[in-house]
Amino acid sequence: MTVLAGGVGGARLAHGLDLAGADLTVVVNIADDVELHGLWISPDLDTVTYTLAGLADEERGWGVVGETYAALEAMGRLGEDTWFTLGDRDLATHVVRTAGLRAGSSLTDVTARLTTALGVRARVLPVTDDRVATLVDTPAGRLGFQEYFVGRRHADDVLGLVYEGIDAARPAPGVLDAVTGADVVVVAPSNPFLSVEPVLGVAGVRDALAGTSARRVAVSPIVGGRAIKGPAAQILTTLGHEVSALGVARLYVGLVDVMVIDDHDAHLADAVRALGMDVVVTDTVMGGPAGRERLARTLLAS
Ligand code: FO1
Ligand code: CA
Repeated sequence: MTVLAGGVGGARLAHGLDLAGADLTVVVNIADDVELHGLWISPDLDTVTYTLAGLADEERGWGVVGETYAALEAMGRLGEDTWFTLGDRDLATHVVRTAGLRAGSSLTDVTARLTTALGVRARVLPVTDDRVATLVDTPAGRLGFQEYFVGRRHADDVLGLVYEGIDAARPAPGVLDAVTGADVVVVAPSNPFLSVEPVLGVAGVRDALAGTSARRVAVSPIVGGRAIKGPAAQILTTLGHEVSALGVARLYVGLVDVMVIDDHDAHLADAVRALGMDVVVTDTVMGGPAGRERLARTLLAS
């Protein structure tokens, strides 16, 4: 099984599939990555890794559970700008990642080292070892992704998105095989524009998904006209799409065979089917491990 993932939605679904015993590869967005304090930070890789390792701060959706902030406080006293909240344990990840990258390792290799060290069974792959950066066009100008998301709390209207570097980015080793060679490929309930598009946009990934013989299943991140988390609803609106599971399904025509929508959206099932997809209606809001495994088993049976 292969999951195409952004942060929390992909992490939780991957966790459910792992609990259900799937032989799992997670292909992860890296266009949210940011360099701060001289350290390379890969929020979506870390959210997936911490969640699969059982270390995630589930309430907050990012970082390590039970964190402390001694290092960040000390950096603040030394005059560093500390708007991006990096916990002590999380900082250790960024130190090890950055050291590995500086020593010449690829992001793929560094990620494998981190996941192995934390006891993660699944294969976690950055979609590319090259640099891609989501830039957000807003009425306040063009913002870096974390400046938009964390710095300004995703309050600005999103007028457009640029994935800087994506045309030159090559898929990381194993990524295309993970899509073409899987029995099932799952497009996670992640933000279609902020998380899924910068994965599909890397050379060969969209074509691999369009052409794979795998059963392709997408889970809607929109439930009852609202995003489960984050600014997906607002972004769909300003970019001219319907804020519904149907609006999401339209983005995936030709790329998925099955659309999984929530019980609240059962009335949209026929319209989604009319796009040429099978539809599964179920409780898609995962919550804790039990809910994740239940949704995973529903996908495996679909
Ligand atoms: N999100 C926040 O809203 N505030 C933060 O201070 C913050 C810190 C942070 C540190 C490490 C990390 O891996 C993620 C962090 N996030 C934070 C979440 C993250 O930046 C975004 O949720 C994702 O990039 C969007 O999916
Ligand atoms: Ca993300």
